[in-house]
Amino acid sequence: MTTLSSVSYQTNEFGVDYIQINNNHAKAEICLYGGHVTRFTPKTDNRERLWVSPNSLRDASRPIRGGVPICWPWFGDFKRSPLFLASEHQNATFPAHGFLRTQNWSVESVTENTNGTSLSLKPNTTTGIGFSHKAEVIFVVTVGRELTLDLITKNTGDAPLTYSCALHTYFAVDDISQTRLSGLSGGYLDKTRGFNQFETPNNYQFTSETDRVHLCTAETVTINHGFETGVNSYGHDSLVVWNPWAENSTSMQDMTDDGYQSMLCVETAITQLPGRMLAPGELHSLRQVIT
Ligand code: TA6
Repeated sequence: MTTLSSVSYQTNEFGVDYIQINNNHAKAEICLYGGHVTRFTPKTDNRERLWVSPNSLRDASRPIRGGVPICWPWFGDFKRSPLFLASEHQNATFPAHGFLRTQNWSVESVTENTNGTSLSLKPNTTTGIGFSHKAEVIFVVTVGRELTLDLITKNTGDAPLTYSCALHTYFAVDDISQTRLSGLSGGYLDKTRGFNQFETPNNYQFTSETDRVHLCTAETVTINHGFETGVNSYGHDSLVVWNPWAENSTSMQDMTDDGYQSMLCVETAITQLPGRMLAPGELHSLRQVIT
């Protein structure tokens, strides 16, 4: 495994492997279970951009609650995904958000230059119940003044494939009740109201459970919480905004009762039917850049 001065490898008490990156620009951490980025702290302000629940399990028994879960080859509920209708297993039980976030990943390459450190990660397999296509997935994490995440899917088969996906990023906020989003517009589908469509509010605040798929391909969304966290998206067809609020936070074992107050998910995603189609040999990157 390539070693560079800015990269070190550790194993936690449960035998789960982590990568620590510490270069001139930032510190970051990636858990190889799930290819899961768990920390990004730029050295310009030493403010952690990502949120991870203190109750998150770290034993690879379920996805880490926080950081950047990788949702692939579907986002959300399989039965609402582009894959469901073509599936031969329509009565089977499918994991939410696909099966890459519960796999062990490996490091394909590590490179470093004055702009930062780039790591290419690959999952153990890209086949699983609900998805039998031949595909290659590479997740490229670039740690610099910004955190750049590229989820690249390549169709390595001889037939078209269709998928959905998301970079399901949990952002740290000082206080959700004092947090505002800017940059979103147009309609959104509200999971808390039967996936009916509503209009994005101008003054986007949070006062209750929020679970929205914005049919918006805005490149820049800003999380204003006394500080401005930038979320830049590319190759997406939607942006998902989620905060579980108090009742769900209390009921979720890997959340603390007040956990919802210090986090907000803004997810760069492909969620809309008919899904993203790739012709044989074609590849597509879903990119999120965090500033
Ligand atoms: O992205 C929002 C969402 O789909 C919510 O509906 C909620 O289920 C959240 O993802 C977390 O999902 P998880 O499977 O990680 O608990």
